[in-house]
Amino acid sequence: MSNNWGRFGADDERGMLNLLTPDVVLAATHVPKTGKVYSLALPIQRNGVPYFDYRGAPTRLPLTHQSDHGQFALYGAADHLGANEDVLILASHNETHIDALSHVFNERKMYNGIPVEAVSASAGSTKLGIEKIRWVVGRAIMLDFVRFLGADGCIDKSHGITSEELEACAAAQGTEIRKGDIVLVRTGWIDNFMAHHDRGPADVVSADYAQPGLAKESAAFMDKYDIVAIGCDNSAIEVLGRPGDGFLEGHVEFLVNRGIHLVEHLMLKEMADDQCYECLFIVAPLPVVGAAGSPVNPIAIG
Ligand code: UVW
Repeated sequence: MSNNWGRFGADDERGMLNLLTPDVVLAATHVPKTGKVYSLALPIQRNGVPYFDYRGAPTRLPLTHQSDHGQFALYGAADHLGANEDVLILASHNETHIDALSHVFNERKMYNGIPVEAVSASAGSTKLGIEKIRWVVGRAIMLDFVRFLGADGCIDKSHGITSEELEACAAAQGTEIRKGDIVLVRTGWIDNFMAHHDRGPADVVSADYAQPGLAKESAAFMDKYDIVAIGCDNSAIEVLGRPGDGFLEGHVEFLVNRGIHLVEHLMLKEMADDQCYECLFIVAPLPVVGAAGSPVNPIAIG
């Protein structure tokens, strides 16, 4: 088993993001060719978006609106002047989100051998929390497996993408893979989900949560190219619900063993339609101290 524990120092909490040096970031700013900007996030709303049952639907509650002029009168506002505000209640791992390195543990250890006791209910993640990320900026390649496999919307739900297939897809697209890249993988799962779950609250990913994604063996590809972060249009990067796979095995390989950050529920169809396979990729979590993940709106510039 390969792992990156100790590679960036015994106290490291940023994992492969350490490779995003100013030189690497500067080089990535020269990648865009068209200047077209893609927002890769799902809309944050109660219906028509996927979430696991126990996480609950994202909720926006009104805090103030036009009926609250009394509130603003306290600050000297006239009747015709006010403000609309909301309270947001969001599970950290719904929506389009990024996992902190504290998200998953194996054998009671997280990335870099940090013990699970570093996370508690009241303090949250005292190590490896989402606020340690701050930003991810680099060159990303997008590998479109819907096109590569000639799938009708979504690739087979039990398909675990291997290292060889990642290489083959890149070659078929004519996409050069460079050391230190971010890899975005399109399976078609989210587009398929969105097309069939737009009429109400039946959007829980629980009864049949099988989803295509990366096989844990694709960790060899991540090692070969020093992949810094992985994004996918499914719920957990890895193939889910395939007989024979263990719980969160892909997360253990990528996040725990290697310190590779994971961005899930990406919307990649617009890039795919444009055959945009290389971009400047920018994503930043909300710096919620101690959180194990955060909703994000990743940006790709083609
Ligand atoms: C799971 O933990 C299943 O997924 P995620 O990484 O999206 O939270």
